[in-house]
Amino acid sequence: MAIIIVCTGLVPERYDRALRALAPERDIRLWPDHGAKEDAHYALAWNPPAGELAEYENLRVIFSAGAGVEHLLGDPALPDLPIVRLVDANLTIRMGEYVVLHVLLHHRRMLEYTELQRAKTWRLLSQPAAEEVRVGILGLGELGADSARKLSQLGFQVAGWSRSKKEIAGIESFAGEAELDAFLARTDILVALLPLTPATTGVLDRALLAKLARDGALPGPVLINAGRGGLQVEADILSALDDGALWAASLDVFESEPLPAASPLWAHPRVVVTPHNASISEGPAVAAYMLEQIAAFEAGDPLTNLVDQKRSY
Ligand code: NDP
Ligand code: OXD
Repeated sequence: MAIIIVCTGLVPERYDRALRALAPERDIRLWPDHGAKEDAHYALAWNPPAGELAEYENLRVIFSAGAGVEHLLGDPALPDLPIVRLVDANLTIRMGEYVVLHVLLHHRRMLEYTELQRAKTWRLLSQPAAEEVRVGILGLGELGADSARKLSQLGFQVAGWSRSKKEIAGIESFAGEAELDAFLARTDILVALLPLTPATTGVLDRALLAKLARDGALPGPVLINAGRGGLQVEADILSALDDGALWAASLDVFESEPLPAASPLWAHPRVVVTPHNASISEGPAVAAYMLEQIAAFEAGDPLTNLVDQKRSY
């Protein structure tokens, strides 16, 4: 009944340490030195090598070490097993911090103030109140809904777009393709918190950016993407920034990660680049979540936060 940690691109030792500390009685193994593959009943995975999980013939449940699961679903040999994704207060709080930080950074025009500081220039820029600024969140799920509430508490006019309609106090809900244009037309700061699926790949393109509000209180539309790099078309973002269709952007995720040194995004004066660190759950939080789910599963209770493989999230 071993738990195997199969993570690439993350530091798997932190999950190993946390699982051992919280469940010393459990058999915990770290890929690639994990012994007999048939011992594996549970896998904690992040971007596992393609075909690896298919070799664990007694595997029962796959746990994603993150909220996103495209790193698992892209494996053509992925076994047909329940996939539990990470839904955890630690992750949600950290994403809320990132979104609030970057909305406020653009709202309070900090990129321009930073340039003015470098030029030793004392100048006041016009500053709308939060209630004059419309934030739109693409993806009103666990993370998007929490960020929406936090921004609403700060006074912003907040709306969200999702597949299904939501009822969240103070948040305007738009749903489905039919309501996307209306959502974009009332949005000054667009925050992307969508999962990467066949339906969302490349959604942040020139055509979408051109539909953002042009009559807002800020100098122009702003994009914040903390979802996935595959949502965005970077060439379109750059051209939109250069011709004024987009005023500024904060990007945490990229088409290719790490962001190549040659990318013009690194040096663009109105782009903030962060290294896919908007929200990373701590090892103990991930371990506690996983152990709780395993205990429920072994007691015959249902797993929660299961991925719907037809929707790809
Ligand atoms: P959820 O599954 O809870 O929410 C996803 C939201 O997107 C839902 O509201 C869903 O609609 C909506 N959605 C999905 N597909 C579509 C579509 N085709 N059209 C319209 N709406 C759609 O995910 P989380 O909030 O937990 O996480 C969101 C994403 O954030 C993750 O998938 C991951 O990629 C990213 N992430 C990034 C991190 C970082 O550090 N940068 C950290 C953690 C997560 P509905 O509610 O109707 O189903
Ligand atoms: C996640 C991430 O999906 O960290 O949780 O990107």
